Amino acid sequence: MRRAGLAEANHLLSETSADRLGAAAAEIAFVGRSNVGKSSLINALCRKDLARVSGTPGRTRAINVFAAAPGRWLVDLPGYGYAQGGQAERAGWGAMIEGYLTRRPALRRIFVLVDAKVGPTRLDLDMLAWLQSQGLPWRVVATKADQVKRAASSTRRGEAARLMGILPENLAWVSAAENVGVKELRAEVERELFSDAA
Ligand SMILES: Nc1nc2c(ncn2[C@@H]2O[C@H](COP(=O)(O)OP(=O)(O)OP(=O)(O)O)[C@@H](O)[C@H]2O)c(=O)[nH]1
Ligand SMILES: [Mg+2]
Repeated sequence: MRRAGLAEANHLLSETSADRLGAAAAEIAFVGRSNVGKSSLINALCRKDLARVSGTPGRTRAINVFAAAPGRWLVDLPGYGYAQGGQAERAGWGAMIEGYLTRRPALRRIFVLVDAKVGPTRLDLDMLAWLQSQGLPWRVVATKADQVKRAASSTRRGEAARLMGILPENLAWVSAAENVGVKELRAEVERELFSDAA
């Protein structure tokens, strides 16, 4: 039998409330600042244009679910920290993200994306502290690594990891644009998503 993988992923649904999502067997979520590259990373992992990418922050406004197999989900969440839009709408996004993250029993891992060049912002650190306080399983991924000069990358990676209280080797260092670190991350996501699949 052919091994299940992310290449089979397809858009399943878009929802603005976690309550209406229905059950999954296993799911992996992607969170991070608006424009950090969540949708681009999902596309790189699945090797196709599934999630909508844009130079305009705040592009992903709903919980977008992609199914790699029945009940095996990749979840693209709206970005946080986007300054535009009304206050009510912004509060709504926060509630949407938090509502989702706290109501999914099959959530195996939350990938928290931070910009490799910018490093973790206050909001990223708040998100990590909150995930920690909720006992949710997270892992940090530095995106757009192509924007960091090769000579500076180990210093940047070390500094970003230090700010988040993790080891540099535990900070995934990826570029969706130049396909750096994507293969390793794909293997990791597939392991988490399909570890108990028949
Ligand atoms: N240089 C570079 N640019 C990238 C990379 N990944 C994404 N981008 C760019 O960053 C911008 C935002 O990418 P998205 O994938 O839409 O980001 P997002 O986090 O989904 O954004 P929201 O949906 O608005 O929260 C786009 O212009 C992408 O082309 C990367 O690896 N390298
Ligand atoms: Mg997006």
